[in-house]
Amino acid sequence: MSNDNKPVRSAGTSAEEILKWAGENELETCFDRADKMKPCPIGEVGACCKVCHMGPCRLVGKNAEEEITGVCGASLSTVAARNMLRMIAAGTAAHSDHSRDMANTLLSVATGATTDFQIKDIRKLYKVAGILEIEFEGRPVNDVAKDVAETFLQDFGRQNGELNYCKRAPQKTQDRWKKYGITPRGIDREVVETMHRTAVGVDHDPDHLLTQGLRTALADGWGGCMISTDISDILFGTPSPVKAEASFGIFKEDEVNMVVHGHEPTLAEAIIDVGSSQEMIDYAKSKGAKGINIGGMCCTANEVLMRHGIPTAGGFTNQELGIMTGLIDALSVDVQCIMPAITQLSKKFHTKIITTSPKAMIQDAVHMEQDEHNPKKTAKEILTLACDNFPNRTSKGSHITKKSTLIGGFSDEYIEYMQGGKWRGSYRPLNDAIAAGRVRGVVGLAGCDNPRVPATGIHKFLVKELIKNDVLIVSTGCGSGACATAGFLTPEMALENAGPGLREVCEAIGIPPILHLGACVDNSRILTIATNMAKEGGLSDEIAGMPAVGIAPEWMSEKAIAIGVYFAASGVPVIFGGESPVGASKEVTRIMTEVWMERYMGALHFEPDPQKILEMALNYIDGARKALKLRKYEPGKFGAERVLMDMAARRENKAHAGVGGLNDHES
Ligand code: NFS
Repeated sequence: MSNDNKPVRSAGTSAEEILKWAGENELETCFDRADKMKPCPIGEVGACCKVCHMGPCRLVGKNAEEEITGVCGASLSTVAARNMLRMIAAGTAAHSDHSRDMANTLLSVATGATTDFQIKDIRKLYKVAGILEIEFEGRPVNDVAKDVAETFLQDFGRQNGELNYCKRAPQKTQDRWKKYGITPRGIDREVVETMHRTAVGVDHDPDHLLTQGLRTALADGWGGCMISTDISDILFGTPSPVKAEASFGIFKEDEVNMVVHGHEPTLAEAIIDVGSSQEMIDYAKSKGAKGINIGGMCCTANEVLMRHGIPTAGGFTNQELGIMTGLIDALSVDVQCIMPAITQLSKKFHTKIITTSPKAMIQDAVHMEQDEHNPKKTAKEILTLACDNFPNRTSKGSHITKKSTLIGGFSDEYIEYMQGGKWRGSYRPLNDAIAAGRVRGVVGLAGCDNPRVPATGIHKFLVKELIKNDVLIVSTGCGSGACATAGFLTPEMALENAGPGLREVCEAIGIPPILHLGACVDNSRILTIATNMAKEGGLSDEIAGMPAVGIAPEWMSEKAIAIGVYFAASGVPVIFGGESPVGASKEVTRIMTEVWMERYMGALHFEPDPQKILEMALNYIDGARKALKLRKYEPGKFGAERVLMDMAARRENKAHAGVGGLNDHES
């Protein structure tokens, strides 16, 4: 149990308070379980093989790599590479199965099988149709949407050829993929082939295995993730900056607190819609509440925060703590990153846990399966249950009131728009700011928060140091959650903490130095941003070689591994925190760093020391600047560059163009 004698395991101040309360009340959390459950030292470093039942084989001991094999003769490098591949396959499957559901929802909306949603962003639909070479001019919107959905659905089961979105990448990036044979075919095909090749007695060459890992991961990034992002934008709107709140103080004492948790935006959108209806609010009032307050957790939170400014209670390690506030009347979950521990914990409070996906049930949860054609019907049932449960609230709970404000909602489309408006939008100002040394480089900060480290603490350390060093941050997933709950996603953060160059850029455009791009599937937005920067010119003409690095300092999910590998395959050096899950094999480590760097100019490193992560990231950025012959970065000294549009100019421009700007969603 957490108590005063033990170091507190979360770096969030509100989280710490709740953990203290939990300790006093003898309640267990993932932090306590992480203390009790030490990782298996063999599995932790990838030296355990359990792909057949002659084992599990443990490839340990001095010179294990050279001398020890499994019963079949598999070497440590084979075993470690296979372990890596299965993580990539699982992560890819998770993102992409979510993405498939999004494509099916788009198809249902287009054919009229679902009338609960409409195509919200026709502009984005047309943009996507254009990329897919689907005729859209003069055609009914739903016909275009149907073609788009069906074209995307083909990408899952495609047997030959390549994924549609490969062609979105810069030509040179595509050429590299072709040269080394990692252009992905169908998403499902890559996942299945990876599972096949890692079965006992199939593919044993670590480099050959890892090459398939790269191809599978690319199917995730440029397939599963990117398709999901684009369809969510088409159906629910492309995000633009929006104000919201974060942390445990988002829950209200006098309203029904309905929390959406998991990863899919679909049912959450319906809950938001139905929850704001007068009928539902009146029902809440009939139960003694003043209204309905909807909040989110993990990536479902990110989806609805980006589009509606729905407040977030934060990321992965906050889910149990949220229940411990005693204020959540209903917590509906869909898929991924849902701790099964929450159902047992909820029994000690009045909170109802509701599972909603046909793919995911948890013992002791209430199962209210989402009606795929009538999501609003399910939403109404869930909200009714939440309202009915409001009178059961007791005074038990930590009742934290602290919260912070944030600005989120930075889509790649908005980032382009903010650099010149609807008609003159481009990536030129950002590229110029990087070339001039005002912005030293860009870091994509992503991935989970983790109870094995001071949760959210490494994210916070890194973003503070990076922005001090004039590095612009784009963030997603629980990395964004960590920054949001810490109050870091505000323009003021730049004034107080950013280096002089980055501060100027942020002040000129009126943006925070950390841009919240959305959920983990929205890491695809970073691929699009990098592509736009390459196409704009002045830096690298492919994604590889950009002064850009990916960091997932507290990762724990297989999905994070898939993301890290698709960035490496796309040409970005990536640094993960913690011990390497394949660290037992020097050969696999060498391939993922040196060999991948040589071929793709991307790499996947694992580094437990946060200070070293920082140094590696800055070294990569400075090395890329040097190779591109950009001005040497010196704090406070810049070369000439064009002037970024300031807020006044953009407002003016917006007034002419009629495009959503910073204030459109502010409440
Ligand atoms: Ni990403 Fe989002 Fe969070 Fe990790 Fe889980 S919620 S998909 S996997 S824990 S960042």
